[in-house]
Parts: sequence; C-alpha cells; structure tokens
Amino acid sequence: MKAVVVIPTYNERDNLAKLVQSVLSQGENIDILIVDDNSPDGTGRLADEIAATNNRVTVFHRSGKLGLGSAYRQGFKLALEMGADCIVEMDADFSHDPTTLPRFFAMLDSYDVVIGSRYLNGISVVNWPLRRLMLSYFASVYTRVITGLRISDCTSGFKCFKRKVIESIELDEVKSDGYSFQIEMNYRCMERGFRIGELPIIFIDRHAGTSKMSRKIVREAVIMVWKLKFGSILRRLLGNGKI
Ligand SMILES: Nc1nc2c(ncn2[C@@H]2O[C@H](COP(=O)(O)OP(=O)(O)O)[C@@H](O)[C@H]2O)c(=O)[nH]1
Ligand SMILES: [Mg+2]
Repeated sequence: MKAVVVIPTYNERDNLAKLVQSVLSQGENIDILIVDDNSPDGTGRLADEIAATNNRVTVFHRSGKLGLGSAYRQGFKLALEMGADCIVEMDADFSHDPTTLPRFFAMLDSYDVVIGSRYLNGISVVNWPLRRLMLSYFASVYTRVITGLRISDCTSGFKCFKRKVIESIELDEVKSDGYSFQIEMNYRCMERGFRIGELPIIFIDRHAGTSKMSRKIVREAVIMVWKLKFGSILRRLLGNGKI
C-alpha cells in the first residue's frame, strides 16, 4: 500500500529536514509531497535540496501564501497522480508525531478515513496557551452541534484518507481556503457515508517557527459550518444529493 504524506509548508525551515527524515523512516511504502507557498524563509529551496537527494520526496511550489485548504486541494490531486493508495495530511511543525503513522495505516483495515484526535480521551494537547486550546475545543463543539458531525476533533489536521475517498470528492468544489478545510472534508466524507475512525493522538505545540492561525481563518470556519448545513438542507429540498 503506497502512502503519500502531504505536508503544506509556510516558513518551516527549522522543522523540515528532521521531519522528512522521521516520516520516511516510518515505512518504505511512504512518499512525501511538500506543498510550499514561496516561504520567505527559504523552506522551498531547502525542500528542493532534500528532494534532489531523495526520490521519495516531491516538492510543489506555489507563487505565494494561498492558504492551507488550497495547498491540500493541490496536494491531494498530485498525490492521486503519484499513485497513492492512501493520502495523509500532516503539519510540518512536529505537532503531529510521525511515529503515529503506522497506527493510522493499521486503522484503514476498518475505516475509510482516520482522524488523529486530540479530544477523544479527555484532552491530549501539550503546551498550547489556554486561549488557543479553548478556541480549538469549542470549534469542535460548535461544528458538531450545527452540522451533526459525530467526530470529537473536527479540526484536526492529522488525517489519513483511502484513495477512493479523495477520488469521490470533487476537490475543486471544496470551498475552504483556511483551516475550515478540515471541517469541510469531514462533512463531505460523512455525507458520502464513508467510515470515519478516530485515533487518539498527543498534540504538542511547535518548538520552532510560528503559527499561521489568524482571525480571518477563524471567521471563515465560523461561517463555513453554516454554509455546509444550509447547503445540505437546500440540496435535500431540491433533491440534488451530496455536495
Ligand atoms: N503551503 C501552505 N502551508 C500553510 C499555510 N498556512 C499554514 N500552513 C502550514 O500548515 C501547517 C499548520 O499550520 P500552523 O501554523 O502550525 O497552525 P497551528 O498548528 O494551527 O498553529 C504547518 O505545516 C504550516 O506551515 C499556507 O497558507 N500555505
Ligand atoms: Mg502547528
């Protein structure tokens, strides 16, 4: 089973080389696709250097910071072209522990989508300021209440999809540019009846670099859950099926 781990990067120079090494050492079946948005700190150049000496690493460069959601849309399309049997989403800052990857793959025996969850058995987040933790935790509660998603961590960015899941979703119609991409993908997976499993993970805040979370990203997510909800009601009324 070939896995492609898609890693979006924006100013992750101090994390990238170590992360790539750690991910690749989790299994010979794993390739990496880095999607860099012309990081001012030279992450893209470093990624090219790594790829030049390792044929399991591919880099896709974009012209500027276009958002996490759009980086994943692009990355998923390429991962399908690369022949991935499963596609992993993962942050570049070591908040997502690469040694968890084999457990994600094992869960694909029973599920089509596996979500690394911070809120499955209590709260397993280390070193986040309380404000950030509350934002993330209540974003999940809010999403669950409005959309009916039965997932304890709706915004997790550590996930694994079977190929057929990504193939079934029209990526150009996924609207989110920021972190609400995670919510939107979960929603689309639920609507299609895919089996969604959650794997407890320990999320540790980054040591190097800075967060790209912003008010704009939060606003987009707040509105997106309503768009998903009303879109779904409207389609049901019109008999148009799934998004
Ligand atoms: N290519 C790309 N990557 C991004 C963008 N925004 C965030 N990222 C990456 O997405 C991942 C998560 O971002 P991060 O800043 O750690 O978010 P936080 O963990 O929620 O604070 C990291 O690997 C970032 O480098 C973007 O606009 N484009
Ligand atoms: Mg992070």
